[in-house]
Amino acid sequence: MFSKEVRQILPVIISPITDPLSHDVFDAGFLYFGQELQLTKSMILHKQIALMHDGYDAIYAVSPCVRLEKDTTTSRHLLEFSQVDFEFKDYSKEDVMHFMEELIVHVFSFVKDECKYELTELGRSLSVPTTPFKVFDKDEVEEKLGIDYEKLLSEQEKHSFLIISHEREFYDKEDPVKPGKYLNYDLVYPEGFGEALSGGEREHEHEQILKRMKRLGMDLEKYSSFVHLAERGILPKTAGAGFGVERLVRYLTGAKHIKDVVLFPKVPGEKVVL
Ligand code: ASN
Repeated sequence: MFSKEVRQILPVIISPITDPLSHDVFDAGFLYFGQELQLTKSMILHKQIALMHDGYDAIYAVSPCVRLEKDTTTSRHLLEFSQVDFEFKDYSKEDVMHFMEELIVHVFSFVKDECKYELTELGRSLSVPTTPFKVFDKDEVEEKLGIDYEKLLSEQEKHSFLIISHEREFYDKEDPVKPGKYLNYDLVYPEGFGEALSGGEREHEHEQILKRMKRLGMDLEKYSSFVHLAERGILPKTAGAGFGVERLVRYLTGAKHIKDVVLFPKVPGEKVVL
């Protein structure tokens, strides 16, 4: 991040607005002097807002996130986790995909060179992928492999790869040339480790944001502070993504369950001890 001049910002932990997510979780909100506040699910909206400021063209935060997951059958979710969440002004989907590929190659090579002893102790052999990564279109792989396409591809592929064009939250930009397709991407680890990261180009135009929110049946009032920035035309055009830190460590170490790579794991459905 430093060599690419991506500026670190401090994370936001509480706010009236956070990522609405595309899957249902238990509410992690609370009242403070009568105001409804939320614990951060992801810093997505704040990343885009941060880039409104002069001198902030590329930013990242190591951002704690809380998601009270309902699915208790997964080995790659924690109720509390961190993302290395980054966002760039005026970047395209392709620019971010390229940045992420370089980041993965850099981190994997570094760990392979610097942590030989630890990798041997763990019985982990790590191979560094070559770029560009394979790219799969979501609709095409879903048609071929069914709804479990991500899991199947992750088990099948030898190196990290990308799946593009999911329909997700309102903030991932709809392709203006192909409506109903989205300018976003998931990066997926091989060997069955599954999703590493998600991100995309962002909606920044007021009309389009309203259209997307209405289509998803969202409470516009709840997001009014964000929508108001778009209405004033000052929300920048950005793109970015966020790596799950624990998922990255899990992949690097080859741990079976994500709880094995954190000091104080909070596992969906299990009693929180510490
Ligand atoms: N960090 C992701 C992004 O930048 C959002 C998420 O975690 N849901 O798109």
